[in-house]
Amino acid sequence: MNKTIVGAIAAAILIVIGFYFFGPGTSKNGVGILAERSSLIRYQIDNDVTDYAFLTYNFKKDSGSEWLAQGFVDVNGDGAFTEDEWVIKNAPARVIKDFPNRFSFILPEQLKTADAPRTVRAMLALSTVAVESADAFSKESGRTLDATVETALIDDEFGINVPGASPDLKRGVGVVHYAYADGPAHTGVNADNLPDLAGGPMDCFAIATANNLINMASQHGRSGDIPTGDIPNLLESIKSAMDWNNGITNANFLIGKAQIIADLGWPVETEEILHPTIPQLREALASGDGVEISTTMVNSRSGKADTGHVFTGVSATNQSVSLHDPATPEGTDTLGTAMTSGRTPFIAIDYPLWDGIVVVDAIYIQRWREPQTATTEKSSAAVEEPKTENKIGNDASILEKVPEVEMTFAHVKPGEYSEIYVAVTGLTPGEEITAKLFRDDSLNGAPQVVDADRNGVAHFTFRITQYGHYNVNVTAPNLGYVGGGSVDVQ
Ligand SMILES: [Ca+2]
Repeated sequence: MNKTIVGAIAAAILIVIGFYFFGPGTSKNGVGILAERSSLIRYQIDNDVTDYAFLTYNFKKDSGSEWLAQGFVDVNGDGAFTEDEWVIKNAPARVIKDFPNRFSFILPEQLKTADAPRTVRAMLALSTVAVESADAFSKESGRTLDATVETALIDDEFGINVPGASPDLKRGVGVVHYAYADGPAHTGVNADNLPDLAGGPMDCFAIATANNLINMASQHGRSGDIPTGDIPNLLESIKSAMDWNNGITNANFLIGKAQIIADLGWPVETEEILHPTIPQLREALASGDGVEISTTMVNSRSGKADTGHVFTGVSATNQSVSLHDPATPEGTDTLGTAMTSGRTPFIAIDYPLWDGIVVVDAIYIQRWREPQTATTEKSSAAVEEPKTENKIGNDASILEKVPEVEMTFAHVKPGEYSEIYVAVTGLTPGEEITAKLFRDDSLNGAPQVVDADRNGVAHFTFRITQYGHYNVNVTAPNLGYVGGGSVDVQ
């Protein structure tokens, strides 16, 4: 065999190897972006670990591409990753070098104990498309590593041991700062200059406000209006305006914020949406200049008094909300979301730093009303008509107010139960609405009665434990039969 042929074969092998490592397959699964370290962070209140933990992703370089994080944890330690060990599924990642992403997930019982292992085998991956099954995922060749298991104690961060706690009194440490632009014709929260302020315990509302004020000043050429050189003084003046007393109530937040905005002379309107839906939260983050997310923390297993916490939102999908939280180390936290059941559905957040239920009680959307460019005017006009969960298209006239029934569903706990969501739009605010859900093969329905919210929308959530074709009939005392709908749950 002469040297030319040997050289040609060697070159061909090198090309094949090169393609294998650097070709489209590699860039598609993003394994080259992931750093070889991860941690599983648990939170402990008194003696017990909470229900949710974070899995941390670290990145070796920046990437502007849209990546979805996938993560397996070998819970039973058998060296294999099974479908039920797939804890992070298709979660949007923000890939920045040395800036971790944390994703919350339900902590399996095996990893909640005091004698849980110090490290756990995990497989992390980034994909550019949603992955539908664990089998498909395993072919994506994720990065397998030992994640350190860490336990953080939650003591006074939320003032949970300070007397006087109530769901309306927001105490948590300050939060978030940052959201990102969506291309040049940006509307919505822009995090390019959103700061990440720290503060004392129970300062969350003041910090969230300061973050958003500074960011809005920057976006609208008013940086001189905010004394960023003296942040402690700024926080104190905000706390004073909001009547801080071991926390800030939602009512005092609104009053104080209005006063601060008036003093600044800014053309900013603040809209409050009580118990928003997930689409309303998404819309707020996509169209507002700043969004504070107010939460209520209830049902503490360790018996802590109900309390509240405020985040500054970054972005949201139908399954999660992303934010920055000074209660956690630097990085973006992505928390799972779902709608609760019952007469008044809330967005529930999978927040690891509480041993109970965390729901969104309100969001506050800041909008800068001064029309500066065509883009600004367009975005302002667009948000005049808040999109409701199930409004289809932009031309639906609010004036016509024709009731419409929309249905959707989510597998909230696969294998346990799913939820069907019904939204009736085009109603008169406060109108009493009854929805009755029944399966095709069942004569008996489950009725629920709610009042239409101030946007004229009635929301219903039905929990189901069987697949099938479900119908809903909607009636109102004044209208009689309002409408109906159906959905296939499978
Ligand atoms: Ca396993």
